[in-house]
Amino acid sequence: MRETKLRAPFETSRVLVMILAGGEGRRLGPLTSDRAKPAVPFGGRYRIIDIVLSNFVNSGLHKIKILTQYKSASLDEHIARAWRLSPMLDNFIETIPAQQRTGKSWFKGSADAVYQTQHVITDESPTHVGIFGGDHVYKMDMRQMLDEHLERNAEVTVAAIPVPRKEAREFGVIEADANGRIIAFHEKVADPPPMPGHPDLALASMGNYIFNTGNLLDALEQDAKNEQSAHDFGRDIIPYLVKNGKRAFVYDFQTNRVPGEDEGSNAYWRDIGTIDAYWAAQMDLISVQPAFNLYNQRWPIRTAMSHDPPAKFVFRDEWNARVGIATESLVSLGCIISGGRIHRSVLSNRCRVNSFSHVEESVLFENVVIGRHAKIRRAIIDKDVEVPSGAEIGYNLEEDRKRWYVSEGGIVVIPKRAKIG
Ligand code: ADQ
Ligand code: ADP
Repeated sequence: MRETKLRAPFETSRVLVMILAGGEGRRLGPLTSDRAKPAVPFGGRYRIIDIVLSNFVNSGLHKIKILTQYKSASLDEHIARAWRLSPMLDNFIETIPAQQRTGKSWFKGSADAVYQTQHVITDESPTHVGIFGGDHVYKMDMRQMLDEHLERNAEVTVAAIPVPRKEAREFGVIEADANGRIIAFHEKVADPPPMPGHPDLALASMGNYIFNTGNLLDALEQDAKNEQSAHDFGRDIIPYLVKNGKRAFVYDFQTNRVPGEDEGSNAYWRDIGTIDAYWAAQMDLISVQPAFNLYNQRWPIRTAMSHDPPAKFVFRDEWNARVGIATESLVSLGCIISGGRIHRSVLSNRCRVNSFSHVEESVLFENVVIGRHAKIRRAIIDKDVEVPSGAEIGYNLEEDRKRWYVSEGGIVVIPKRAKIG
């Protein structure tokens, strides 16, 4: 007979998750000029934060507060509409605006955001608090990180992934012993230490943490008194805990296994900081074997319900190329592809692509209209934009640069409701 080990079930209901969704996302240019980075559309139907929230909901963690600050109106609206949980159970997914309770400044660091809202922690009295970023693209079964935190009797656990050492100055870099205990933490330093045996790699913090509640509250209290502090988790809180000999451990993200995924895709994690990274992540979605697969039914990415009708493709007269067609693309609900051609592109709801037009390697947000004979290449077009007949975008970057934001990698960004032509 097979032996069954029964472990006392861990009460996931005693874990409170706080999602940091207040950063400016300045390097996303026009896309974040009036919305927070976690509210930026992604993958046609979703907002970036849907991916993070799906990880928690799929992991059975349903007590979530989202700390907002910068231009949060569209994020608040999306969370209230898409993520309202049944009041039957004591679960919640809600935003908390910055309170300005501890001073006049709005733009203090991430630790200050949690300090200001610590009444939520005391009210809920969780055993553990997860502090996670709201703008990363990855899949993770959060229970596995919690399990490891408990097994090691850790006081704080930091999720981490190896990155090329030359890119590591943008991250917090961890030095750990053979048991995974963190011995030093270097936040965004010029010359980060390599991983032992891998001179070209560094172990980067993903900015995702699990704390024992008492340790978190103590550290926040000490940090608030420290006038030298930037009140930031990476710069201040984690180094403080490590220096004070707390049991800080690293969680190796690459060991995480999401149901229904093969091993390769479990190493994918992106903090989408720039237009080029954002565009590349969408091009991954449309590739034949994407690193981030939206079609895994055992790990659904959830978002708001939509009443839009199915996408419609209108095939016109084959002889003069009025063919409504999309290849290697994601086309969302409510789109009408009426005699235009789409290739390697992502379309959000209610776009219309008219006859003789071409759209290639582009991302269209909601309600974008592409006029007849227009040609669009390597562009991101924000919502409610009408591209007039015959317009060209992405074919002459010198010209495009005169009017629009063009990224280092040559991606043209047309802002929301822009008038073209
Ligand atoms: P960064 O993301 O650069 O590095 P930070 O600017 O503190 O660090 O932002 C962390 C998260 O908190 C972001 O999601 C941001 O939007 C949010 N945030 C910042 N200030 C906030 C505020 N006042 N209110 C609400 N939310 C706020 C961090 C870590 C690094 C790690 C990288 C991984 O500090 O150690 O390597 O994440 O991407
Ligand atoms: P998104 O482009 O992210 O979908 P919307 O245009 O739908 O955002 O706006 C969603 C919410 O944000 C609305 O409540 C809207 O009033 C608010 N909003 C949008 N832009 C601004 C702005 N510049 N200033 C204040 N509120 C705004």
